[in-house]
Amino acid sequence: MILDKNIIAGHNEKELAKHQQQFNFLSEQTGQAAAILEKLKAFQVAIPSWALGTGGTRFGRFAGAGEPATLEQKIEDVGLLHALNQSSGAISLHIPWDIPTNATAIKELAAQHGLQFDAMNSNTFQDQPNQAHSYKFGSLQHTDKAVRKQAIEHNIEVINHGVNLGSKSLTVWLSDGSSFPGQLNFRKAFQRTLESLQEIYAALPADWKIFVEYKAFEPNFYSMTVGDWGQSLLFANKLGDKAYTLVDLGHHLPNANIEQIVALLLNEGKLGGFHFNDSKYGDDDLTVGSINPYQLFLIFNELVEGLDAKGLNHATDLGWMIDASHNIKDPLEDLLQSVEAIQVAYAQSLLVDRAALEAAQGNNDVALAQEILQQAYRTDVRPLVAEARLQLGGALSPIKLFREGKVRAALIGERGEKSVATGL
Ligand code: RM4
Ligand code: MN
Ligand code: MN
Repeated sequence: MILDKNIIAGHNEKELAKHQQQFNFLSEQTGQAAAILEKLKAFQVAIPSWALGTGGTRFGRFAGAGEPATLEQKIEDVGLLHALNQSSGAISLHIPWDIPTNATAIKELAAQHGLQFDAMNSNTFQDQPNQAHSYKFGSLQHTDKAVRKQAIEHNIEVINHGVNLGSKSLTVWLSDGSSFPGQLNFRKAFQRTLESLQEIYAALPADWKIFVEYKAFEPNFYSMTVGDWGQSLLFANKLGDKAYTLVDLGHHLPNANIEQIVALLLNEGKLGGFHFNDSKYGDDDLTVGSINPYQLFLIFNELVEGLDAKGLNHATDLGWMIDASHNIKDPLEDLLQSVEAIQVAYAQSLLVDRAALEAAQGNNDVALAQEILQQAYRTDVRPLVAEARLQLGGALSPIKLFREGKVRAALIGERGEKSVATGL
């Protein structure tokens, strides 16, 4: 389904008067709307192909109706999101959940929807039917060379799929680790993983990046071989210039200071990108900004400061991806909420008075420093985000339009009640 431009225009017409009033007020209040708008308009967030169907927990999955059953339908769904918000112009694929059997046709379809291919994701955390060796005891770390070889070859195959689609990066998330003390020799597991990653690294095209994603626990519960940013950074440093650390917001131990981690990785030139989501307990994969929006703002505050200090491009020098999905919301509404939460945090961090903050820090004026941050955080920047959408041809209120336009009902009409997405 392709959303008719007239439907968006009609919706915007109805919303316009109220929006303009709010936007004008905010512009006057902040005095820097034009510059922020340009940055917002350039900023795109990639949608994960595995989040377009309803996610499950280990207790069960309640499939929604009209889920995209094929890669083509997933691309259509991301196209719908992008038509609504003009800020979801990329899709991140998981292999083998979404194998592009005809890469040229898939690339064309994506281009019709204005989409590019962001990082490719490999999967050595599940066994596939007819697979020669099992990943039960790990993949790149495995004690058996044949298993490692199979996992390395899979990653190289994923790179090749990505090359055909015009992607420029590979994200490797490993479930490798151990669940009981004594199971694994940590040193040797690290070394074997490094050697496997080196073989994958050697297969990367010159203009590609590899992102090493860490996670504190799950599915292994005693040790994870890439368990935190330190371990990921060790791998990335040993691999070389094309290797970076990827931060998934849900992959830390409780109360970790993610904004500090991000600031230091960025300063080292080793921050590759993000998997955005939110969580209260662990890898909850909840909608971005739904639990702890202040943390998200503080992360963006460090990003903007660090990117500017290094003269980097906000929109293109890091990988901006969502990794969220769950059981009880319409995935498309959920993703619209996630993208908007990211844009809000980004816009708020652009509002921070950097010169005043630096002066307050220099003077050890703790209260003033906090005031400056919270002045930005407590500004309702949603009219700015909406104005960016409007200027790009998107909808002023994407979720409202998604509902009023009965988009899900139309998708159910096309795909049926029982259409189920591939993924977890
Ligand atoms: C993992 C990790 C990976 C994602 C899989 C589905 O916890 O976040 O990035 O690809 O889940
Ligand atoms: Mn992730
Ligand atoms: Mn995760």
